[in-house]
Amino acid sequence: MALDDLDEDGDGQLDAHELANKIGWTVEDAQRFIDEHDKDKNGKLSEKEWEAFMKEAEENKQQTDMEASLATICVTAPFSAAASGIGLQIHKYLFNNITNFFLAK
Ligand SMILES: [Ca+2]
Ligand SMILES: [Ca+2]
Repeated sequence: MALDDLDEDGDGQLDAHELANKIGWTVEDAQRFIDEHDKDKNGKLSEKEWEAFMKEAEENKQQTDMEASLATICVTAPFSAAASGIGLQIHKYLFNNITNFFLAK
């Protein structure tokens, strides 16, 4: 999926509202995702930042699949997971979902 497909206002930047609208996330989750890949810290993803994410996503797909399986186990069995690790595992699970979503397009 190219950034152009997600960039609704056509400014060449993907912001949290555009991302949230497109994939049904909350704006907060979308912003968290963007912040993680926002190299110049302007709160949006440029085409370059987006492409870097897509490249990373391709390379890490196998690894994130594995981590998602682990995350699912942690989420469905929260009592056996260390409390401090649960947020991170859920985040990885979200990351894997978005990776699969974009790679499928
Ligand atoms: Ca935009
Ligand atoms: Ca940016």
